[in-house]
Amino acid sequence: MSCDLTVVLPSYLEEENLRLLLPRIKEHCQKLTPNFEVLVVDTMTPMDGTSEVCKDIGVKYLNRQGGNTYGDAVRTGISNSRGEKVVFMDADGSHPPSVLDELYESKSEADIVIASRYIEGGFTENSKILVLMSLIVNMGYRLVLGLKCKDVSNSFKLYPGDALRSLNLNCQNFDIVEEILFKMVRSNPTFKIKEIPFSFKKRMFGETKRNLFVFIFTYVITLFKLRFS
Ligand SMILES: Nc1nc2c(ncn2[C@@H]2O[C@H](COP(=O)(O)OP(=O)(O)O)[C@@H](O)[C@H]2O)c(=O)[nH]1
Ligand SMILES: [Mg+2]
Repeated sequence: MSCDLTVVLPSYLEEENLRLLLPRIKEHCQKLTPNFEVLVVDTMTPMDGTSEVCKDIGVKYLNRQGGNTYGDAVRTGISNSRGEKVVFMDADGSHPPSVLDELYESKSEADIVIASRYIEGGFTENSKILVLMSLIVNMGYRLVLGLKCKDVSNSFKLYPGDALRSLNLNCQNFDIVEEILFKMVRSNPTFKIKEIPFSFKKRMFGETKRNLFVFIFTYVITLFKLRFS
């Protein structure tokens, strides 16, 4: 049995954020279609009260399979999704649930819809150094892989479910976001990409878990791996 929309939230110690976020995500989804599912993909074994929060709010709770990385969370989300369209969102409040409306409503105009920080009207609350690094990553991926969009690295995107589930994905870190986009466009050269502007917010509770050194290193390696794959 399939559904119209799956929203996947890879989560790592995000109990407090999810308690605020999930009811709002559900509200927006309900408005868009009665036939949706929300999947929270937690760590392999629970590390906080995320499963209780999911139970209280009535969304699906999953533990990642195959390993404990962000990449494993994304793969677990994809293989458990049933949506004709699949949206990925961060679980820390950086991606406003209200943007779901325009992402989903743009599905008639494009195959892949990107919530973009870097087109006109978009904005990010990140620090200057992070924005600079992110712009360099995005430019590198655009130029080397020929991706025709401004915001490659933000995970907040809508994909066609079947095309997503047919991809073979190997990346372990946040570079899986670029891997998805690159492989999807390569397998479906006629796919149209649309970007809609949004404001990337600072996370609500907790600290970033992104390791900057690993982040830069894996992005460079992945860029070359994808280029020569
Ligand atoms: N670092 C990290 N984040 C994960 C993992 N699994 C899921 N996430 C989620 O990925 C999102 C982005 O991570 P975050 O630490 O906020 O990175 P930042 O937004 O770049 O500061 C958050 O919603 C995390 O909960 C993981 O294994 N490691
Ligand atoms: Mg974040």
